Amino acid sequence: MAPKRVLAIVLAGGEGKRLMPLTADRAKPAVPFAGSYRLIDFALSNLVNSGYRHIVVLTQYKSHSLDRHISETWRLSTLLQNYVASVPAQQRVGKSWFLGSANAIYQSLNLIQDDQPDIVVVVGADHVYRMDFDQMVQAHIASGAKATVAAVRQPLSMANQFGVIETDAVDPGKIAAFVEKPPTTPGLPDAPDQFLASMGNYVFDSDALVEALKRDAERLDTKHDMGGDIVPYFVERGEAGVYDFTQNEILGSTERDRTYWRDVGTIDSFYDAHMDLISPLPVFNLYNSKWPIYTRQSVSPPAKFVRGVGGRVGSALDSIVSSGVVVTGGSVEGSVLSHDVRVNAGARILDSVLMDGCLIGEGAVINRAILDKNVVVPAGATVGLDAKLDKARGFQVTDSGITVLAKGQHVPEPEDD
Ligand code: ADQ
Repeated sequence: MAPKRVLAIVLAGGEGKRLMPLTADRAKPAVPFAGSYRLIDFALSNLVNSGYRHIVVLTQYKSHSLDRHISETWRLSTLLQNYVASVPAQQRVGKSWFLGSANAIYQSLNLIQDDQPDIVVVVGADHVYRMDFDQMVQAHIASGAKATVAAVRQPLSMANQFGVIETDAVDPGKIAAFVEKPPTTPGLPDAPDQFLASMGNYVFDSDALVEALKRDAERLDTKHDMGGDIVPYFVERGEAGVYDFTQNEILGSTERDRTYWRDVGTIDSFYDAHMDLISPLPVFNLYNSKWPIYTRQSVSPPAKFVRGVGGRVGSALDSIVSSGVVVTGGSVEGSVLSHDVRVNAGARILDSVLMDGCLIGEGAVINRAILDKNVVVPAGATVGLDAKLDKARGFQVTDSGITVLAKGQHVPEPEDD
């Protein structure tokens, strides 16, 4: 059988309200992750590692840093007609902004018509995982379904955040029912505390997708959403299949991280996913070079650890430290430091995530906190030690006690508190 022509579409226009303040002036897929990456690098690396070279990224909300990242990092070879193209929502049909994800694809139907693929792979841009989409495409073709939804088990308490899949009792490869973000759902027969969640990744027969999008666009009673409207359309017609993510095989993966998948849509899940990276035996292994996660190479010099004032040792343990970091007599533990962070003498960084250019003054303490780019913490100040004090200073603190500082947010001198 001749190989199928595949076009991949990355949905990267989501607003990411629940990740505020990290999404205050950047799209969710552009949020920095794991020291050197942006969230979208996971979806794009997975697609490129799956062998796909025709990739369009649909952007919309605050897409400046996302567009820049894609054009600087992800340009493939025009000579070989390989591309990763970022397509802004400005090329739109009609006058509406912020319609659902199906409308985003509908607005760009010309891209499908130009590329003439047999198969369209549609993926979200805000998850951390490794996935070989070609395995899913092969399963889709073999099943004869017109639409296939990737699925992973999740705890029952999270049903209201995901599309919930009910498989067919007779043919478990088929979807019998699909409900987008129901308030509650029954558990699985073999795991009453879990349900089968859509990962927001889909494979379609190209013609069937185009037809479904055109029909959806004509309707006034839908939200024009992939999960809420397009998937149910195929389910109702008995044409939707399910791809079980536990089948995903990745070269060089451990059994532990082969099926790792995290939706990092909230501050707590974003923080937890960072903590998954740093234990000696990481839950998710960034160092699997057989399925690399690509990103823009930094021009910063290597990280450096030196003694500081009074001969104090500069150290990092159970941590990821990016290039350009200088730890001068401070200690870093259980943390992820992005490029060009400075940690001065006697400062302590514990269980925290610090983005590019943060400056931690002498003797300052950062505990269970996320600091967006360029936050300056004055000498002797603390962040994340006292939730009440943090809130009084205008810092965001999650229910589980993670303090989050926005890009460049001012941290007062200790005596000003
Ligand atoms: P959500 O992520 O909540 O659920 P949605 O907000 O539509 O759904 O976002 C899906 C993807 O599309 C995201 O990557 C987002 O950035 C992007 N997106 C949203 N609107 C867009 C637009 N107008 N233009 C371009 N991109 C846009 C979805 C599914 C659920 C599934 C979860 C898994 O709807 O069924 O369980 O993903 O996380």
